[in-house]
Amino acid sequence: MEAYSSINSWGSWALLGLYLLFTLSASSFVVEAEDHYHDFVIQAKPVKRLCKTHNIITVNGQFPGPTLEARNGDTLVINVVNRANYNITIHWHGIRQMRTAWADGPEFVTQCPIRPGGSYTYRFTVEGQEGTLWWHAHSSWLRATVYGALIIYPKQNTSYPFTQPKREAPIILGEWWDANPIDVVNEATRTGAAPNISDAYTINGQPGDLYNCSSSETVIIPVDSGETNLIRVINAALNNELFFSIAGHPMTVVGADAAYLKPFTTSVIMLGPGQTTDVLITANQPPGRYYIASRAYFSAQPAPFDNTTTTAILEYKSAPCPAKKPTTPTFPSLPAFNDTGAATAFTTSLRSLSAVDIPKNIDVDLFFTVGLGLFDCPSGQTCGGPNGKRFTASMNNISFVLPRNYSILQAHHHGVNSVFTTDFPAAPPVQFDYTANNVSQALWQPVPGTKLFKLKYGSAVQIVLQDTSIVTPENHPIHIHGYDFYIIAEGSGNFNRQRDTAKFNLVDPPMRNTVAVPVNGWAVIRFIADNPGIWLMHCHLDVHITWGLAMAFLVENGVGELQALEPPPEDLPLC
Ligand SMILES: *[C@@H]1O[C@H](CO)[C@@H](O)[C@H](O)[C@H]1NC(C)=O
Ligand SMILES: *[C@@H]1O[C@H](CO)[C@@H](O)[C@H](O)[C@H]1NC(C)=O
Ligand SMILES: *[C@@H]1O[C@H](CO)[C@@H](O)[C@H](O)[C@H]1NC(C)=O
Ligand SMILES: *[C@@H]1O[C@H](CO)[C@@H](O)[C@H](O)[C@H]1NC(C)=O
Ligand SMILES: *[C@@H]1O[C@H](CO)[C@@H](O)[C@H](O)[C@H]1NC(C)=O
Ligand SMILES: *[C@@H]1O[C@H](CO)[C@@H](O)[C@H](O)[C@H]1NC(C)=O
Ligand SMILES: *[C@@H]1O[C@H](CO)[C@@H](O)[C@H](O)[C@H]1NC(C)=O
Ligand SMILES: *[C@@H]1O[C@H](CO)[C@@H](O)[C@H](O)[C@H]1NC(C)=O
Ligand SMILES: *[C@@H]1O[C@H](CO)[C@@H](O)[C@H](O)[C@H]1NC(C)=O
Ligand SMILES: [Cu+2]
Repeated sequence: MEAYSSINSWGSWALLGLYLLFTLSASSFVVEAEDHYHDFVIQAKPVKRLCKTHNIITVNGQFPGPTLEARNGDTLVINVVNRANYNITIHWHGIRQMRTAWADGPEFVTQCPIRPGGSYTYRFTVEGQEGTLWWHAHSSWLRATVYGALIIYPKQNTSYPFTQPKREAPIILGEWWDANPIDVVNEATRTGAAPNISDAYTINGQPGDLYNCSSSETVIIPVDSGETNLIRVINAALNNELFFSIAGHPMTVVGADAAYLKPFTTSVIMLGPGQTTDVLITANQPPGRYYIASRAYFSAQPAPFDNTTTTAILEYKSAPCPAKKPTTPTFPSLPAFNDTGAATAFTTSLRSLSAVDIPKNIDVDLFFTVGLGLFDCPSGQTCGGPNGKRFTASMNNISFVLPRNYSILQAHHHGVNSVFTTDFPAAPPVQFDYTANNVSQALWQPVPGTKLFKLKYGSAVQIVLQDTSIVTPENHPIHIHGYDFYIIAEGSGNFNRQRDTAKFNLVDPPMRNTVAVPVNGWAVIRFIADNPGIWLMHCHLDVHITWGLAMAFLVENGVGELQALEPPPEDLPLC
């Protein structure tokens, strides 16, 4: 328990937290079998970034928020108290939440929001997951500043399936607006235009040397010559996939989304929002300072995007004292913003550590298109999207609408049938050349709806996720709540069942909770529906979920005692 409360009380996380974390060498952390209890107080706090002081929403006044640490098998109890002026919920991204959908967090999906002045206690157990996850607000765009790392160590008396690192550090990539992010999304929702692009990316809350007024606060990651250290990279940005690299230090990828991978070495990784990647680096370079840098992989050309670069510094402890004699760190080479080849080369290199037990016989075979669209402007209004219309987005031509007066899970549990329907289509209602550059505009307007797809407990599910080029093709990071899935293949163009089935990896595909569906391409995923509840599946670019790029699964209870959703907690918020 002590180890956690000291981590919780770290004040200036960005400056000191990493130093402290490094002093907790990977072998010295103390974890007890009992529940880990945390208070999360949601509160506004002034912070200075990009030369201005902003009042941001935080957890316990920290930005990024507290790092949660547990072992595989531990139970976490987090009491969230809302002292801010916004509705909020917290999502534990990637946690399977077996039978505990009530603790998953997406607002109006598994719970009503925690209103200002309210509170709610999330309780869940980590089951069979090891590595790096994270937590974030799942309400409007509050996750722009309300997020933190969730680190899961191996079970007691077991160790990593790779060299024990000397030190560990989380690196949380974020996205920063020189404005209130809630104003940014509300403005876009009002006008129908794309929201303003961000002004900076951040590493552990700091933009770094390449932005105005930021260099004195650039995050320093200390290393010592000869050490091999574990870096846990998390993409917590709202709307951008990111390339990430460290000058002079190739990265050995050992895990992603809290699952171990066959190690491989690369100079650059790509993460969609929601994804994590664990890498080992060895400090075998001349003592000095090396830039850690990240910038966008942006596939929706020619739309505007935040083309800035965030940096931190990998600093050898034996390097000349930076205060006395600053040396300019060397800079890594990052792929161009539109280098889809570099993104694909990385994502297709991932393999599970060993052969996996992947569902071979499929019970439910789904084909979902994912992409943008345009709604006609309501009469009497002017709209700011392309052709004077409003941006929208959809899966299988359904643009997902969140209920406002109930959460879907509560409605399901109480048998209220006016909140959603279960007729989400298993295949696109219209077949067309999904990736052509001239898709007829007659196909561009989806239908709004709160439609779910029902799955029987235990069914083996395959989903082909197919990008469309409607409005613009784009790489969409698709996240499923309550599940990990195997990514058995991906490719470009339209998925072709005859040709592409041969590419399926049914031996050692990577297991993830978020798949970056290639721009103008497709990805195929498989999972067993072994977790009853309501589970949101959505694009993790928040601009797209705001536009409706989502659907939800209703996974029925099984017959066994341990195959049913637990009863709702007594303090579950009501709408
Ligand atoms: C871990 O190992 C120690 C020493 O061998 C033993 O006392 C303890 O019971 C083990 N704990 C677990 C959870 O297996
Ligand atoms: C969005 O950008 C425009 C143009 O720079 C600016 O006028 C507007 O205030 C911005 N909106 C928000 C919410 O910051
Ligand atoms: C830094 O400030 C200058 C002067 O205000 C401005 O022209 C420049 O664009 C800013 N640079 C960045 C990276 O924001
Ligand atoms: C993005 O910035 C890089 C420099 O970091 C520049 O070379 C490139 O032209 C910019 N691209 C766009 C589309 O603005
Ligand atoms: C990437 O963008 C640059 C312009 O910034 C362009 O010259 C180049 O052709 C683009 N590359 C690809 C692969 O689209
Ligand atoms: C909730 O709102 C929807 C849409 O406005 C409405 O159709 C439904 O009847 C309402 N349900 C309840 C339980 O109030
Ligand atoms: C798109 O272009 C192709 C090739 O030029 C053509 O065959 C097809 O009819 C076009 N489709 C539409 C909807 O215009
Ligand atoms: C979506 O549905 C609308 C309404 O039926 C229709 O006009 C449009 O063509 C459909 N688009 C696609 C891609 O199915
Ligand atoms: C806050 O949540 C309540 C439901 O609990 C909802 O009625 C209200 O619209 C929400 N407020 C905002 C600003 O979303
Ligand atoms: Cu998307």
